Amino acid sequence: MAPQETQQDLTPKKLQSTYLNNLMNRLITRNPGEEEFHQAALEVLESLEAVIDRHPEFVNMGIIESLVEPERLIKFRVPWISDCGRVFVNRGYRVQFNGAIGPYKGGLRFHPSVNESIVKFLGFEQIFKNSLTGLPLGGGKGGADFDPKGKSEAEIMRFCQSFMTELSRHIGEDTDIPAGDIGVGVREVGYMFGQYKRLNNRFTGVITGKGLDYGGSLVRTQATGYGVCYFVEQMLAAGGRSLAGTTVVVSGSGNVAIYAAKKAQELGATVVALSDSGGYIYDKDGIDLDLIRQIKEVQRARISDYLNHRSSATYTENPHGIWTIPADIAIPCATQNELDAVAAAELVQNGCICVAEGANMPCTPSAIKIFQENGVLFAPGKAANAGGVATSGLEMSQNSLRYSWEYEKVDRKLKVIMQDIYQSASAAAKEYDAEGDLILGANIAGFMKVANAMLAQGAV
Ligand code: NDP
Ligand code: 2IT
Repeated sequence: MAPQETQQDLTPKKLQSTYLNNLMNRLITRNPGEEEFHQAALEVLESLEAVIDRHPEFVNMGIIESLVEPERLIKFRVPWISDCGRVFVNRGYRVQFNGAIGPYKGGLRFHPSVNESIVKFLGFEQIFKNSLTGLPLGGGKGGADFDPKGKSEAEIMRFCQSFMTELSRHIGEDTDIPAGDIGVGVREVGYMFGQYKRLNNRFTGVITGKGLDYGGSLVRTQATGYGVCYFVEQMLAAGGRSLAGTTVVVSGSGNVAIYAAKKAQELGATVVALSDSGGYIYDKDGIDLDLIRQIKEVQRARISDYLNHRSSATYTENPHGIWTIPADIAIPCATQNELDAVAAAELVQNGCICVAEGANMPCTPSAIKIFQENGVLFAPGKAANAGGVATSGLEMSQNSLRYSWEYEKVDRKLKVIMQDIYQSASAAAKEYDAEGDLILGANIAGFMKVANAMLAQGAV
């Protein structure tokens, strides 16, 4: 993380428009100390400078002020009983940020770092990401400051049940549909779904990322990581290139990282490094992903265990060092602000041509600036990692139909959605005289649909 660097980047006078500058200052005053939320909001407001010149109606109708203020933020106590009989108390959250184009939709994160700033930055990003998918999904996010590491299966189950006991009052298949994120996978989704069903006596598609036996969609597990690679293929194809024959570094070794690495390998790349919060592994011959899945998904162990099976690999403590490994393509898939300016400079120096954010906001503003100044193709998370929520949207459709589509059909739809996101972000960038700037393009394309829906529905 680079908190100092991030703080410097947040100088509000960066914004040229007095209106947006005042709005950003007010946002900082009204949400003190919420650095991640400030960072996410500033990036979008920067992209909207050109939009408000062409669309004064958005200013007159207070659309942007409404957009940065969550419709609702729910904060609640989550008591749970450990195996030794002691009661622990965590804090749970759900931010229902914007419901202009559909029911609130977004994941739940269980990690000790979760706080209001984290759920608000994630919920804010989700508004634009969900809009970009072309599906009728509003933006939301939630989670708890619970640390699943080292907890028994029974403790995880009791925590999920307690969390859902409160959350269940606020969600529903037409209101707000959570899913997974860091620390929440199919196991946790299953326990939460079971508790919701028990409390409401209704079998509905209230949460996505479910197991395949009880309403989950094929491809949802793989969707975020696969989607990132489908997006990267689009970016590279525009310059006549592809993933085939490239060297790729992927950070993280969770759901997004594993399936981004898998698809990159399938498309002919060599993935040489992965990490977890303890450190990173380097395997010049290419990472054995079946082994990684066994270690991280089945055993829930540390990535350093890889060395017990692959003596040719190396392990280095401190995950941030992963960006010193030479790579054509970097795909950060762990967490926010994991790739800073120093790492970006190193990647550029080593010849990196493309960076795609699998995680939400993994690159600091200074890192992004370095990529842009050096002509590195850059895909922001709200575009590149939208395949996960898009496939959640497809899971909702299947649940409503009480039907399941075959793997190829869902995968085909995912691919088309990722191509469409690339096209609409590229087209918006071009329309606003910033060809190739996918940050600006994704922010504007995502914003326009939500802003027009808000205008049409009046000041609500
Ligand atoms: P997982 O919990 O499956 O995996 C997270 C991975 O990131 C783990 O390897 C974890 O290491 C590492 N990590 C987490 N926190 C930190 C940290 N503070 N420092 C270093 N490493 C860390 O989560 P996901 O793969 O689902 O999510 C990863 C990212 O992708 C997040 O930013 C999430 O918001 C985003 N995302 C997820 C989607 C999804 O469908 N799941 C969709 C779109 C975006 P360790 O095992 O040591 O904790
Ligand atoms: O950040 C994200 O888009 C997710 N964690 C997935 C959300 C979802 O509803 O599938």
